[in-house]
Amino acid sequence: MEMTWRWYGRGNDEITLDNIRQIPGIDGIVWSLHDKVAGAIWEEERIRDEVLYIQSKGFTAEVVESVNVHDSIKIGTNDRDYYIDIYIDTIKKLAKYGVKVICYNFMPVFDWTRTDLYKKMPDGSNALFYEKKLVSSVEPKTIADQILLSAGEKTMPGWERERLDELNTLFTAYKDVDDKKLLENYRYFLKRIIPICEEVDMKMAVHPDDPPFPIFGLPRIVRSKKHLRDVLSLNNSKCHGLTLCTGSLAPNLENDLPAIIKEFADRIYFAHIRNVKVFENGDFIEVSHRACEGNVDTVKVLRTYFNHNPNVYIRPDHGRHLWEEEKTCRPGYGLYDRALGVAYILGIWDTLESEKP
Ligand code: CS2
Ligand code: MN
Repeated sequence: MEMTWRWYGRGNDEITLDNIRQIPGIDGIVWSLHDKVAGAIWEEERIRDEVLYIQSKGFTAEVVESVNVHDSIKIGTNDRDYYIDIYIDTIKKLAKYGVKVICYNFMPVFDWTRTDLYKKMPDGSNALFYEKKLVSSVEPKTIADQILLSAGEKTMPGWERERLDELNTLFTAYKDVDDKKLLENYRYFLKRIIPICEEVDMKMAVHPDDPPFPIFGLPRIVRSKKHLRDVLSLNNSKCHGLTLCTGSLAPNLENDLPAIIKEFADRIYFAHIRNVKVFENGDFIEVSHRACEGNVDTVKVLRTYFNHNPNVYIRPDHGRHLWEEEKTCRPGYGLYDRALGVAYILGIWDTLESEKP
């Protein structure tokens, strides 16, 4: 297993690579050019500069999260080939600098959705929270405005202000896109990019929809075992695979995570470890990585990777905000709880190693 850490870049992340170096056991940095909106060209010099910087601090730079997919590709408009060409150009450039895995998602309009980014917990920490009823009763614009407002100055991938200002236009553009159409457009995208991935040995790893059920009447195709099966069968190449995010799939209680990991083990290239506690009314809150705190059995999840896919890239996903770091950190991406997550994950992994017959 290769332990990684998601980092938002120099001047953009309050956590530095020198900070991260002091957390025991991190091999690689998961990075991106965070100023690039979907469809933008990634210049080779920028890629080289970022990779060399990460490597100069003693980390590998083999996983990129994300290269976002332009809405024209998901909607299937006439200009999609233009955006797919740009995507291919980025894949080739990243491969040239040693990137092995690209994490991305195929969710329409939004990346992850929450109703409160700093929900206070009884112990004084706070975390990302999802109130199901609220999402079904208000306009998407209300939620988007609230998220952008509470994120303050921080950039959040998938929640670019410029794009969300055009929310009505975007929703209208998706009007005729149902699950079937979205899958067709996905197949088209893969048919064009995957042969290039095979040439340059790049693994595309799609991230599940978060939350794992339809919201705001938008189509949603990466959210259960059956959906993952359908998505993988869109293209049988090994270069088309998954980012398995436990916290994204867990709010659907029917998602049996160890069973899902076992079934798709050889197509999972990147593991996100996140835990959530799901309430009876469908609300959920993100909790520490510890198994007993939420609905994700982190121990069983890790044991499944250990037995079926031991070389996977792994990272702690969202953490809570501790010791008042919410004043400065990006929602879900503070230092402390993710560092505790790394220690917990490695503790379990080391135990599994030591018990190996
Ligand atoms: C991430 C996702 O912060 C997160 O929840 O796991 O936002 C992920 O980066 C994207 O969906 C991948 O494109
Ligand atoms: Mn994730």
